[in-house]
Amino acid sequence: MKKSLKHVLFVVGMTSLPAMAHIGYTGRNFGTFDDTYAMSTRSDQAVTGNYGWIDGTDADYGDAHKTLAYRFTLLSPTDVTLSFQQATSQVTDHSGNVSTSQLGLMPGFSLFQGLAHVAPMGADYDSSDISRANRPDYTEGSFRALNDWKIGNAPDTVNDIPAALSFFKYIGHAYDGTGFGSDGTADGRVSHTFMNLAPGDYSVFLGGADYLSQDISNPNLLNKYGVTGTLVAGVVPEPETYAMLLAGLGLMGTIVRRRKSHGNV
Ligand SMILES: [Ca+2]
Ligand SMILES: [Ca+2]
Repeated sequence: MKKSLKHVLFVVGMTSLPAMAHIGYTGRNFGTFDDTYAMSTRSDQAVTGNYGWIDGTDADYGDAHKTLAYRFTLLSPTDVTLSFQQATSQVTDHSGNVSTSQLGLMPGFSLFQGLAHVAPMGADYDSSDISRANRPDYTEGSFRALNDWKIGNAPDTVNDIPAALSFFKYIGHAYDGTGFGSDGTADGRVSHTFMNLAPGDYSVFLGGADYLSQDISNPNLLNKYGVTGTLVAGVVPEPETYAMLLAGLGLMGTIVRRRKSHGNV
């Protein structure tokens, strides 16, 4: 802890108090899918601050603790649509205190191939020795929103397991707002479809996309913002398909009626 505190004190630029959470997926596993149409929603989740995603787009990386990690697994090549939107949610802190998060998240997310360490392995975190040894000194954390990145855990001295890195391979991203590259509408929601993803494990890192909200003078700096995430897997039947189907049925009905009326005559 001494090292990480020292690190925090030496960080320059826009930054805030360190969060103590490690990367985990509890309550945020969308599930396992193939290309069969399926939908999965994860609610009652909240992220601290409204800048965690976009802070990982800049040159000094970002703090993974200011993001939420989601996961899913694909068994075959699959089209996946990910959607996130602001919500209020019930938040339970480490002491078991329950509170209600606030609205106002501008969601941004990136999709990566790969998975963080999960139990019984130790969880990954920004200030671990192996994490810090594998990124430049000037960085705020290990998270990168637009690139491949890596983060690791602490050595398990009890079971004599050395620290190890988790690797995330960048697939794509989307974010709410009106800035360059955003979805163009600051309405607290964002969605993106990823076509033909290969089988395997995936991680989604979600956070706020309001870059200026990380200013230390922001009174809402440490607020928790609620978010609901939805994954749709597989080929979604398109409205045009239904329309053609209905039109076809209508046409057949007309033909049948005509034949019947001809028969009656
Ligand atoms: Ca940054
Ligand atoms: Ca939007």
